Amino acid sequence: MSEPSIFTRILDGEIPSEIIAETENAFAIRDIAPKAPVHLLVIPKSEQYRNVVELAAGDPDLLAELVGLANSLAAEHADGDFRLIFNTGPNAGQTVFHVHAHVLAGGLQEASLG
Ligand code: DGP
Repeated sequence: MSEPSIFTRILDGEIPSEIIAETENAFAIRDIAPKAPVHLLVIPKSEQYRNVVELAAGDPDLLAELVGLANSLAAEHADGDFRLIFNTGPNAGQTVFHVHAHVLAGGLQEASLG
């Protein structure tokens, strides 16, 4: 067995981080190094899936649950608009291989990707 991921350890209370929202299968925390006025992480409770490609193939309903939780949190913590990012693979900046969505919100007009 590999070591539990950092997010599993947070969920289990081994590493302190406030759980700001929780659903049956997912939870959310604040990113430790925020890149936007609101920067949250939405995470499945299970670390079965390492990235969003595996999650989409294996459990699309859980992926939809993550998107729904991100939407609720963006409404609660910002104006409802948000950017959802799944870093996928080390060359895209993924450092934790327990799938998670970055939810960025709060005045992102100046940081448009388009
Ligand atoms: P990624 O690079 O896409 O794998 O995102 C991992 C994110 O996890 C990164 O933005 C920082 C965040 N992170 C890492 N360790 C901790 C921690 O102990 N607490 C919190 N709140 N966030 C963490």
